[in-house]
Amino acid sequence: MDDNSFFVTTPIYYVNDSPHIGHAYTSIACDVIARFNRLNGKKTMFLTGTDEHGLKIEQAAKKKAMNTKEFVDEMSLDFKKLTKTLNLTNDFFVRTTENFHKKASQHIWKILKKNDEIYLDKYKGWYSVSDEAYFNDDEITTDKKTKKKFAPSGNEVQWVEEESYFFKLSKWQDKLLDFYKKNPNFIGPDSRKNEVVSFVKNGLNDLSISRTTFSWGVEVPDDKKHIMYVWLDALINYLSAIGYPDKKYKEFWPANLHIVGKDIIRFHAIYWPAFLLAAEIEPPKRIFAHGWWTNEGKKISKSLGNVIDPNEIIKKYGLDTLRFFLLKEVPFGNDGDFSKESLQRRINNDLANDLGNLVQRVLTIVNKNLNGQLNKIKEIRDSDKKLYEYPKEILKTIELSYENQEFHKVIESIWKLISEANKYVDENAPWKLLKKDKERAGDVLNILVLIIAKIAIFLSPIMPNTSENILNKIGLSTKKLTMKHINNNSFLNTTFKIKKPEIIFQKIE
Ligand code: ME8
Repeated sequence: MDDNSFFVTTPIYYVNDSPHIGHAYTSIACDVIARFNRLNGKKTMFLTGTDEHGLKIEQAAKKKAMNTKEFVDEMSLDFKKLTKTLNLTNDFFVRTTENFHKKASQHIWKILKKNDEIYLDKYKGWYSVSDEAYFNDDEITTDKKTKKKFAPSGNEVQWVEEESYFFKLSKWQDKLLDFYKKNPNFIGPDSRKNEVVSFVKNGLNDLSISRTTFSWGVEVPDDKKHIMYVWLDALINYLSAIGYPDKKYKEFWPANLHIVGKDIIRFHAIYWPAFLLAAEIEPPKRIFAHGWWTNEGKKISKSLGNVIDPNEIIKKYGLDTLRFFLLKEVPFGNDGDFSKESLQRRINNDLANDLGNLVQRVLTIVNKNLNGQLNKIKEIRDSDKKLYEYPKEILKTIELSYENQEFHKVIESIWKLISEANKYVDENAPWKLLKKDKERAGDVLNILVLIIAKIAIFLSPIMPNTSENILNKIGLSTKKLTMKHINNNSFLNTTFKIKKPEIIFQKIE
C-alpha cells in the first residue's frame, strides 16, 4: 500500500435487527475520517457492510418465519438505506453472504491449515449466541434464582459440546504482546490498550473456529460438516471487500483504521491480528474502540423499548445536527448519554448562536451594503492578523486530532476560530465602519467572508451539507476545495454576488 492511500472501516453490522443510533455513531465517525482524508488529498477507501451468518441470524429469521437468505436480504437493505440517510461516502458495502467473500474466507482457512495453525478436537464450554462468543468458566455468572448463566455482556450463555476445529491462539500470546509493544498505536484509546494487553498476558486458550450444529455460514474447505465460526468469517470482510486473495487488495492493505465499539475490541485487537499473523498477512495499523451510548441514562435495548431510530432524529433535527452532536457531545472513546435536552442545547448554542449567527450577520451586511459584492483585500492591519492567520495556526492541531480520532478536539478548534471571528465582528463593528470608511469596512468584511469559507472547509467532513450550503452562498463549493485552501487567501470569487442569506440553524425553544 502506498503512503498516499487511506483505508477506514466500520464493523459489519449483524442483520438480526434494524439499525439504531449506535450503528449510526460508528458509521458517521468513519465517514468523517474518510471525508477528511479525501479533503487532504489521500486516495481513500471507506468500507461498511453487514455480517449475515451465524446462529443469531438464523434464529432471528426463524422467529419471523422467514427463509434465512430472504431475511438477510431484507435486513441488509435497511443498513444500506441508512448509508444514504446518513450521507455516508462509503466506497463499498460488503455482505458476508456474497460469493467473493465466502471464497476469500475459505482461502484464508486453507492457508491457516497449511501453516499448521488449525487442528480438529471437541469444544466443551459456554457460548453466547447474542455475542456470538465463547466464554471461560471464570467469566460466567449465575443468577441465584433462575440458575441461568450469563456472559459479562449480560447475555445468556448455553453449554455447547461439539466437534470443532481449533485455531492455535495460545501459541500467539508472546508474539501478540511483542506486536503491541512494537506498534504502540495499534490500539486506541490507551485505556482499551491496557485492557487488551492485560487480557493477553493472562494467557490465551486455543479458539474454536467451526460449528457443526447448524449450517448458516461459510463451509469449511474439505469438511462440509463444519461451518466457519462467524467471527472468523466476519473479520475477513476487511480483506474480501478490497479484492483479497487477488493481489489488488494490497492497494489498500494494511488498513489504516478499524473503528469499532468497545464491545468488540477483543475480536479486533486479539483474534484478528493473530489470524493475520498466522496467515502471513500484515495486521491493520490501528484499531480504535469508541464508547457506548445510553438513552437518557438507560442502556439502549429493544426489551426496554428505548431504541433510538436515527431516521426519527434526522427528520426532527436534521442530519448535520445529529452528526455534529454525536461527535461533539462526548470525547471519542468515552461513553455518552443521548438526551434531547443536550441535543437542543447544542443546536441553540453552538449551531444557532455561534456558527449560524456569524454567517448570517456577515453575509447580511455584505448583501445589504456592498451590493453583495466581494473584493480583493487591500490592506491587512496588525489588528487583523490574529484572525487572518488563525486557520493556518489550527490546521496542524486539527490534523493531529484526526490522527488520534479526537473528533471533539477537531470541533473545539473550529469553534475557537468561530469565536475569534465573532469577536472580530464585534470589535470592528463593520456596520459602523461603513459610515466612516467604506474601504476599511470592505476589507474587514472580505476578511470575514474568507474566514467563513475556511470554517466551512474545516467543517465539511463533519457537516457536509451545512458546509456546502455556506460555501454556495459565497460562490464556492466543497467540490472544488481541499485542505490546501486553508493556507490560500486568494480563492474567493470576487465576481460573485452574495444574496440575502437565510437562517441556517433555527433555535429550538
Ligand atoms: O458486533 N453505542 O455487530 P453489531 C455505541 N457483527 N455503539 C454501538 C451501540 C451503542 N449503544 N450499539 C451498537 C457486531 N453500536 C459484529 C461486528 S465486525 C468484523 C463484526 C455499534 O451489529 C458499535 O460500533 O452488534 C458496535 O461495536 C457495533 O455497533 C456492534 O454491531
